[in-house]
Amino acid sequence: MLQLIIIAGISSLILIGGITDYYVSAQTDDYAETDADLGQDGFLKGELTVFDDDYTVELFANGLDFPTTIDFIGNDLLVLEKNTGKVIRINENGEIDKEPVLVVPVYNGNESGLLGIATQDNDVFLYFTESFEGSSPEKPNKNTVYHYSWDGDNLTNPILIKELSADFWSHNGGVFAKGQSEEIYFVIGDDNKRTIFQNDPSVPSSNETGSIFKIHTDDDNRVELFAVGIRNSFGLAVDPLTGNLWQTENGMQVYDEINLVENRFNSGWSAITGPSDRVDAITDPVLFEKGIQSLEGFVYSDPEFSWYNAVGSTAIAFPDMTNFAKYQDWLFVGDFSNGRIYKFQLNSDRTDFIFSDTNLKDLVYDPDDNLNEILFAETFPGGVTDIKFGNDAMYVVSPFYHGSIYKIYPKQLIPESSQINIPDTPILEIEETPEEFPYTGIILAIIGTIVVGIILVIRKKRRYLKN
Ligand SMILES: [Ca+2]
Ligand SMILES: [Ca+2]
Ligand SMILES: [Ca+2]
Repeated sequence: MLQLIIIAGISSLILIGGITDYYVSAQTDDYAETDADLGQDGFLKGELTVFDDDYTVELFANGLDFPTTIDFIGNDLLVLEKNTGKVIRINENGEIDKEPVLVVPVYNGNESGLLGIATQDNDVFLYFTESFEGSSPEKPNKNTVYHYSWDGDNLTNPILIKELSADFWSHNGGVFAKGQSEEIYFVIGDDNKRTIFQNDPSVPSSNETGSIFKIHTDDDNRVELFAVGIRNSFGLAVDPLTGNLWQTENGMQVYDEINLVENRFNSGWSAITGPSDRVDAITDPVLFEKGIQSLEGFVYSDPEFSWYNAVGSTAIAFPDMTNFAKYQDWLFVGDFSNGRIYKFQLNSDRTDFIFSDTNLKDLVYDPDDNLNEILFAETFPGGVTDIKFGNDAMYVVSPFYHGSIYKIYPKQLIPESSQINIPDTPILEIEETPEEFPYTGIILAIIGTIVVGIILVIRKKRRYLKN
């Protein structure tokens, strides 16, 4: 225990500089700079805008040290700090606990550190680059997944459920997604390896990097290899209606991807990133010629969407079905380089995207294509690393701008007197608006009735799908 405390102490001392390293790396590696416009302070320039007049955005909390990802525990949030190894609780009003609920010893260079969290009632899963010799570039470090128990105030009783290599400063992946029932997924990047897991059949390996795993929490946290051939990823999400897993993937300079990840999916790296009908997507012609089938049973599939110029794609998220019911057939994706949130409309099977703009129908956002159809929000000045829906709002983590978390929610549910709290008021009761706005009240009542109608239909549908 004493050893852990000392390591944690050293971690926090060596924190200075970690952010800069990550940022420099971010601009040159996965988080390639595209049309981003940086101000003199290094933050993204531009007005923070949500391109939907029904919604508004506000700062929920800030002052965090490089927050990476969040999840909910009851109505509170647990947020991870990449470099300090701290797990911090924030209540629903945005008030940050003074003491962390847990500190883990992390190696925090570049894309390493405390990276991913998934809560499932009082079970909490964490993914981090664990430092066994203090937080220095010296080895050994490992990427680890632990299961913790939440006792109401702290994360206790850590049980190691997966250990993976951490020999490179970047490409650690590290995010989770929760499934429809008990399953939880997590991802690791390639850790700069080139083995059979990166589609080179001439290099056998048992080091399962560049992969997605499925934790069977109803079967003693058994971990199953689910997908391979992934360069790096900061985004996983499960469709609440179909149970399908979706993923974002980071290309080098070109072709960031969104993938539908079926069981035994092979994303094609290091032979290809991007769609196979584009010649410049092929990154290793020799491997590509051999065919992408090095791990038996894992099947290659093209991305469902790509950005030609890499944008540093990060979080992917499905909306909640109440306050974001109008987006029930859409999913959202964040990017680091431009601080954007994109929206993508699903087809009726929810296995592909639908586009109206002819330039997007080739499933690639090319440099001269128009972005309007898929742009939901910009410019989160510190980039976007996580998007989570909960407490009737969309929460957005923007790590570099004073360590901020933003909240996006519908305008009409917020009373004038409060800009922080979302009321629990059912939508129907909004017709009792203050007397000075009689017409607004009537209009809202009509909208409310329609929205509630939609919600009831969706809930019925969901219940039906669950059964
Ligand atoms: Ca791919
Ligand atoms: Ca595909
Ligand atoms: Ca195009």
